[in-house]
Amino acid sequence: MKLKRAVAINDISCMGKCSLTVALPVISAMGIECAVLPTAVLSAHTAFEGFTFCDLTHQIKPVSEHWEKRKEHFDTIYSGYLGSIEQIELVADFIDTFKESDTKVIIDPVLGDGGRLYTNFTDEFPRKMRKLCQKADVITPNLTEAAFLTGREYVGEGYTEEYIKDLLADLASLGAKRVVLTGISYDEKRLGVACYDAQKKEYTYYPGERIESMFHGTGDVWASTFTGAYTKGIDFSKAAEIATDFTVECIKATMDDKENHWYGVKFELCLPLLWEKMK
Ligand code: PXL
Repeated sequence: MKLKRAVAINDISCMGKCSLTVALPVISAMGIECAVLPTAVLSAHTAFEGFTFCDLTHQIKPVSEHWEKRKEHFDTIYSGYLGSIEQIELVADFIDTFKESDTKVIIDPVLGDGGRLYTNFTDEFPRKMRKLCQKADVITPNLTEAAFLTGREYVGEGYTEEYIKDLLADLASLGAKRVVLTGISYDEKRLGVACYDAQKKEYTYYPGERIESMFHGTGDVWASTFTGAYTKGIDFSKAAEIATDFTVECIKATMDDKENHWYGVKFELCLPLLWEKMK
């Protein structure tokens, strides 16, 4: 049997489960090969005070040239946290080189949360990231990233469904074929995802269960699970549902450790669920 293969372009945060330390196990547990193109190595993600940062921008080209010579094929190109402005351009080149007619491109435009950019990112980052979104089949921003990408003011709560539909249309106008806005809530019991298929002009909302706790890395759990499901050929909005339900399970499994929220969620306990679901 031929395995599907995704490549995850993301950082290695050595501590505090997120980015590649989430993408690798989650995508693998879904029965998909996960090649990696590391963008940076950090001692821990940027919410840990005093983190070290080793930029791997200079490695992107040599690694991709080697793969190009070998004519490697990817069913999905999935990009997440990029370590420098130049990397945004390099990822665009990578897509131009490796995107074939059957390759899906998923861009998680990792920029920030809670209305603010992550440490290390300047205002130039969102401007460049906008251009990368043009190349995507699917982009998966949260509300903060949506604000920075569209130039709209950040509205974290109290919005209407009409507002979210407008925001999705603005995001789609960046050029991606489909958009999923994560962390969307229209009532206090539900926290879900709003999906927009720009080709079909179709809006759907999937209301996940809201758990009153915030853990680091859940955006990466969501995007990695979505990537796995979408790579398997599962329909866009169904893949978004699977990713939402799995992320909720991971949060539930971590509720006994709320005070250590920056260490991420205990997705390890939930991987068997994912394997079962994908069988
Ligand atoms: O989860 C997003 C993310 C990925 N990579 C690094 C981060 C963050 C969020 O803080 O710092 C290095």
